[in-house]
Amino acid sequence: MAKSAKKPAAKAAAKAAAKTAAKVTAKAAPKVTVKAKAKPAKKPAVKLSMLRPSVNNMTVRVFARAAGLDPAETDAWGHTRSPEFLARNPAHLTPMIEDKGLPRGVLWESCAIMQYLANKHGLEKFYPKAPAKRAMIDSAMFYLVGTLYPYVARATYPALGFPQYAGEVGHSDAHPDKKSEAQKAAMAAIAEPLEVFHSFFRNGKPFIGGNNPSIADIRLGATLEFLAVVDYALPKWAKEYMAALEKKLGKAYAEPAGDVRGYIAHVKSQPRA
Ligand SMILES: N[C@@H](CCC(=O)N[C@@H](CS)C(=O)NCC(=O)O)C(=O)O
Repeated sequence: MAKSAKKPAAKAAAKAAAKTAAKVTAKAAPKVTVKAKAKPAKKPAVKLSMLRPSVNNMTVRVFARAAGLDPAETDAWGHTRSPEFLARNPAHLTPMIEDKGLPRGVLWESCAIMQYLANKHGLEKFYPKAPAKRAMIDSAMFYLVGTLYPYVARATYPALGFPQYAGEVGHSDAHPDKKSEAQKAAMAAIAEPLEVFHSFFRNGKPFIGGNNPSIADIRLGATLEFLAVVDYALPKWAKEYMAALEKKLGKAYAEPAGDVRGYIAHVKSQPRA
């Protein structure tokens, strides 16, 4: 009697244990998945040669931080034309990354660097894979580098104390009035391409990339930072856009932007020549 009474009790206990084990397993399984998602494998540091006051450099510095790429930065100020730098990068341009996977070991041009890193690490959030969406990001970046940036450079480089390109009035020994005329003409020319970013590329969305900033947005936001040196009156949308970009990217944007803004503040605090 005692034996037979024990059997069903043992069965019940085993059943209960199995139930508990099932519950525990069921509870534990999603926990493991959540943990794996929360801690993705750390991406290797990106070796980046950069100049702090430059918005071309700010672009990659912001992107690397926003993408969690943990850039290992080297300040190249005063070194871009050294024999050692020129041997690696005959264009003497920063930003420049070093990566063993690259055929020549280095890569310059801010947009190409962001495209490469986004491709390499599958960062579709910043650079969509779908051909049509990607084409819009590429178009916005090429339009910026080919059309908007030359105007921004001609309008701001004299005030920033940066050298201008050979063949331009600002680079020549023309009369200061002529240089000033050229600078003002460039400043006036900014409005048209700037509006194209708003009306065409953003097209009612918060960012060129949609609801989230893309690499084209990082390139545009950084570029517009320089305009503060000439007190350019940005349209309301552009001020709101830059604020939204900084809010979305947080410290990743604010830290490199601080270097550019600091340089501009320094330049503006100097007595005019
Ligand atoms: N289009 C290039 C422009 C790069 C560029 O002009 N870099 C300048 C700083 S803003 C530079 O490194 N100059 C140093 C030199 O020419 O020696 C980009 O977007 O990366």
